[in-house]
Amino acid sequence: MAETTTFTNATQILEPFRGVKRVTIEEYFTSGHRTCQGCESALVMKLMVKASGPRTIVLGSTGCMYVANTTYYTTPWVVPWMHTQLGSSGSAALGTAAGLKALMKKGKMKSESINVIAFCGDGGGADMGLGAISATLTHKEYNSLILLYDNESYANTDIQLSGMTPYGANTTFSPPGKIHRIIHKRWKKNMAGMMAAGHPECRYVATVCASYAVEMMNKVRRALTIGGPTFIHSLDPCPKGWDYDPMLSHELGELAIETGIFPLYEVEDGELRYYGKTKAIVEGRPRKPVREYLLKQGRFAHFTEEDLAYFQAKVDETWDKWEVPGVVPFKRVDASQAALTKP
Ligand SMILES: Cc1ncc(C[n+]2csc(CCOP(=O)(O)OP(=O)(O)O)c2C)c(N)n1
Ligand code: SF4
Ligand SMILES: [Mg+2]
Repeated sequence: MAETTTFTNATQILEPFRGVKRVTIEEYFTSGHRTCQGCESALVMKLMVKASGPRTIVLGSTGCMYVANTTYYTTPWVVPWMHTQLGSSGSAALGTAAGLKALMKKGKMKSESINVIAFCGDGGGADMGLGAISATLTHKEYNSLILLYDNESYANTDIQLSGMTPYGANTTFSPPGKIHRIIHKRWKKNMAGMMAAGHPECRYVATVCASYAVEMMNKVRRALTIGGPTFIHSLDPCPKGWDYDPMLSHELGELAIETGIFPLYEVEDGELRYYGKTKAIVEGRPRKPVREYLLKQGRFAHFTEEDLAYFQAKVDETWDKWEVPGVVPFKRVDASQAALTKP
């Protein structure tokens, strides 16, 4: 069939919700899922697709948000959705966006702007699927959003540690013992910073937390409006994996930001904007001690004062020593030392 001339590759213009009262009431992720009580990742799915609206295709890699959301013959998804293999959210996003574009260009389907969102967990996205996500973020000719929902473990298979699990956390792969108290000694990857710093064709990278729901939805809307490949990292408290009372999910999300452990920001066309309490911290508000966040979770119950001090010092470093606080982990070398390193 001949190419139509109507194809534009335009995105939907999704204006920000100006306050909670302006948020649309329609739901596209409804009843029918079986996630744990207090599961923030389920809330992220609901907010994500509420923000994107009905003309959206959702692709999801294996994990809690696949398994618990698509039990045989039930699903909460109102929009079209497809499962994709654990490490392939990037490939699924790119392939779907490219497929839609090809079909529209050939006139085989109506030319319209359809949002393509692929979500992945931290295991599927930050570990296994990192290469495919990175590749997708280099293809500016295809519009897609990759949303990483980070519950800081391979939760669906019973809480194994991932590259996004915080230092020292008790997981099924890192149970504290009598001789070795801290088994997991690696510091968490900096996904959003890595994506923003390393992908010049990606115009929009943001961090979000569902404790700040309107802000989160507006970042999803901004990413989809800007178009090309975009990336959002969401920190999602997980009552089962983090071992806390489900009623604390919202509070833990807030504490992650107030302690400076998880900064809220966006990078649009290379310009960095901090948000909410992170912005206040950057402007001088004291951060809460990390112990207020860590000691509310059973996965850190074995921490001693020494462990808490180490964790605090590492977080302090991101604010006091990083070139772009909380975002980019380079440190300036003073001029005399820099000269010594020259050939
Ligand atoms: C290639 C592959 N390896 C292992 C699995 C088993 N598996 C299914 S879900 C899952 C955990 C995924 O963790 P994450 O991406 O963080 O999502 P979460 O379960 O935490 O929501 C694993 C290991 C799989 N489905 N495919
Ligand atoms: S294990 Fe965690 S992420 Fe998975 S459904 Fe339960 S609360 Fe949600
Ligand atoms: Mg996970």
